[in-house]
Amino acid sequence: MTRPPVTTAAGARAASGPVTTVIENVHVATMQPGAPYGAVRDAAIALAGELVAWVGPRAECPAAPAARRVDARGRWATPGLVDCHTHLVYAGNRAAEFEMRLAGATYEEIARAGGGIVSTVQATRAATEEALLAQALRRVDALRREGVTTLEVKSGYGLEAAAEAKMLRVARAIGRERPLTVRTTFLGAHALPPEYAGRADDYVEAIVESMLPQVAAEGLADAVDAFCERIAFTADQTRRVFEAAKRHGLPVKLHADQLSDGNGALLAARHGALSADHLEYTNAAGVAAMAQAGTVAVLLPGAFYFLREKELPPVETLRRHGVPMAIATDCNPGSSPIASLLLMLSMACTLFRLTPEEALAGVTRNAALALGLGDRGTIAPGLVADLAFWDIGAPAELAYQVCLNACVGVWRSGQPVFGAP
Ligand code: DI6
Ligand code: FE
Repeated sequence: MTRPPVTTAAGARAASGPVTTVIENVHVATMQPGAPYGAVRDAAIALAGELVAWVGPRAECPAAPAARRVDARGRWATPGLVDCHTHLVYAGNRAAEFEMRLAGATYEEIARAGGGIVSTVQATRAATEEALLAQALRRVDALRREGVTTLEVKSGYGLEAAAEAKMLRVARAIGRERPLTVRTTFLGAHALPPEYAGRADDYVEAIVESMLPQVAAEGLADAVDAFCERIAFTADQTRRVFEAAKRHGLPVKLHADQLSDGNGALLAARHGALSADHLEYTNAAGVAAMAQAGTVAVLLPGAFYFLREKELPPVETLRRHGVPMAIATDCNPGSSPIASLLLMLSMACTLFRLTPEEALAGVTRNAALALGLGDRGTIAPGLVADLAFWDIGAPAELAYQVCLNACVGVWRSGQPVFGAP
C-alpha cells in the first residue's frame, strides 16, 4: 500500500465548504508522480462539491459524518480520461481512400492528387451544423463510454472563415450536449484549400489577417495548431501563424514531424508550444528543445498504425530528456478513424513500447498538461473530481486488454454521469 505524495497539484483550488461525498471501498490510481500509478489500495476519496478534498488509505479518511457515502465495491478509480488531440468534427468518410492505400497509393500521393484532407473539406463545408454535431456525438459517446471526461477538438476541415467557425461552434456545442469538458483548437493551417492552389502564402495571410482574428474575437478557440509538413505548411508559414496566435493571446501546438523531419518539434518548442504532436521523425535537438520549453510530446499510435508507418517516435530520447508523453486518438477520417482511447493505450505499449503506466499517464496527467489544464489529470486535493471507475484487478489491465471496455462508471465534477462505481 502506498500513500499518495502530499504535494499540491499545480492547478489545485482550495476546496470550499465541507466534504459532501466519500467514495470508499475503492482502489485508486491517483496518477500522481511517485509510486507506480500513484496507487492507493483500500482507499477513500472525499469530495467537496465538484473538487476532490482528500484521497488516501480508507483507514485514515477524515471523519465527515454529514457526507453521502458511496461504496465502490472494490473497483479501481482513475482520473477521468483526457483525449488531447482529435479532429472528430467532420462529415463523410474516406473508406475509398483506405482501399486505394491498401492497393498501393500512399497518404502523401493521395493528398497531392487532391484527395485526402481536401475531400473531407468538401463534405464538411456542405454539412449543416446539426448534421456535423450528430455525427460528432457518435464518436464522442464512444469515447465517453471509455471514461473520457475531457476532449480536445480541432477545426481544419473548413479552411475558410465561415466553415472553420461552424466546426468550432459544433465543437463547443458538444460540451453543452454532453457532460464533458471540450477544449477547441483552431487548425486553419491544416491543408491548402483548393481555391488557394499554388498560393500558400496568400492563404496563410488570410489565416493571420482575417480567419484567426475572427475566431479569437468570437471566443471560439482555446488554442491554435498547424500542420508543418511538406504536404502542408512550411516552418516559415507555421511561424507566422504562431506569431498571430500570440498576438491574440492564444497558446499554440503543432502537428510536427509526422511524415518527415521538418524540425517541427524545435519550432514548436521555440514558440513555447503546449504540445508537439506525432513526432515520428523528430530529431534529438527537437527533443532537447521540448524538454527545455516544457512542451508535451503527444504520441498518436492510431495514425501510425492506420497509415502503416515505419518510423517510430523517439520514445527513449523523450524519456531520457524527461519530456512528458501524452497519448491521444487523433480521431479523424483520414489517418486515424478510431474512437477508442483504450485501444491507444494498447497501441502505445505494443507499437511505441511505452509501459502501461506511461500510457495511462499519457491519457490523464500528461494529456491534461498538453491542454494547459492544471486543474485535472490526477486525483488530488483541489483538483476537479472527474473520475472513471473500472472493473479491473490492476491498472495495467487498461492497456493490456483490447475491446473489453472495463469502464463501469464515470463521475464528472463530483457528480455521477453514468454507471456506478
Ligand atoms: N495529421 C494527421 O494525421 C491528420 N491531420 C494531420 O495534420 C490527418 C487528417 C486527415 O487526413 O483528414
Ligand atoms: Fe491530428
